Amino acid sequence: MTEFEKGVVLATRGRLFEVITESGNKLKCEVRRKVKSEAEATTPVAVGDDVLLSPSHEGSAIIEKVLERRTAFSRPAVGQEKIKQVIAANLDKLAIVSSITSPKLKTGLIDRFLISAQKGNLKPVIIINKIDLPKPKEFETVFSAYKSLGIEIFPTSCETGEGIEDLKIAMRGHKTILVGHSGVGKSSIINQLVPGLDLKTATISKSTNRGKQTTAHIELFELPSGGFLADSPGLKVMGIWDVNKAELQYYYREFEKYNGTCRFKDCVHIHEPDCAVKQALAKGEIENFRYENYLAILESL
Ligand SMILES: Nc1nc2c(ncn2[C@@H]2O[C@H](COP(=O)(O)OP(=O)(O)OP(=O)(O)O)[C@@H](O)[C@H]2O)c(=O)[nH]1
Ligand SMILES: [Mg+2]
Ligand SMILES: [Zn+2]
Repeated sequence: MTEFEKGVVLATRGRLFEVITESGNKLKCEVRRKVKSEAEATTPVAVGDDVLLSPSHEGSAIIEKVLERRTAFSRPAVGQEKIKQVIAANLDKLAIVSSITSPKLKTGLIDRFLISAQKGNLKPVIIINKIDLPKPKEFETVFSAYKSLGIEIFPTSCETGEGIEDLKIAMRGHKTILVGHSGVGKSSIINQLVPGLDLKTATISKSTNRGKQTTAHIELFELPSGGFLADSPGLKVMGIWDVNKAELQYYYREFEKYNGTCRFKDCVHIHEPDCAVKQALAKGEIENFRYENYLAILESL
């Protein structure tokens, strides 16, 4: 049997993958057809995958095998909801980026990413960017709600540099992917953390406040103090892979306390009588916005 060399996928470029080998060579790789046909996802090879390579010609190789994934950031493939798309593999943190405004702070999207982090075995962190801009009135509530759930949350500004040093420390030695809506500042944050990188960023279109999706593919960048960061294209919607209606409540950690105390054992906390979660909500023990997001996600499943 041939000796395969081990590597990690750093980037996807169409049909080609950039792989860094254990000896530090960067190679352009194609994928053996067999690997594609054996894959369960639309993505037989994802950024972050550990792979085995056989040499091809100078500077290139062929991906012969994808090793088992330890973590995966996935979602239902757009337009093919029955198929899982793995956006990145083997990373350890999912950094969920939102801006306080322009585009608007969207906790529904944050919650969806939190669920996918838990599902994929990644540690979530939340970055609230653009704190140099005027804060919306719900900011403090949202900030303290996530904090009290035990989630690390970083207020940052790429304009003033506030919070960037704390982020550097949090990401050191980790493999992290930044995700979030288009225009929230993911690429701008990475530019702050990886000197000399100069990723393309966009000015938000004034008419829609939406951003135009400047980042097109996924790539891992090496942090100067160790670890890797991946940028990702802004997602307007984030589908949830493989969570059913009955399970969703278990992704809302603050509901846990009331587990088994509703009148009905299979209560999903909508209209059921004597629902402990709804009682907690009425008493202010559960934040309204989290419950609203729960209902909206439940509806979408
Ligand atoms: N005021 C302010 N503007 C920022 C900040 N960070 C980024 N921006 C601006 O927001 C716009 C979008 O930033 P990007 O970094 O391109 O956003 P992105 O999340 O990478 O967007 P996509 O690649 O489309 O997903 C740019 O015009 C940035 O200059 C910030 O902290 N404060
Ligand atoms: Mg970007
Ligand atoms: Zn209930």
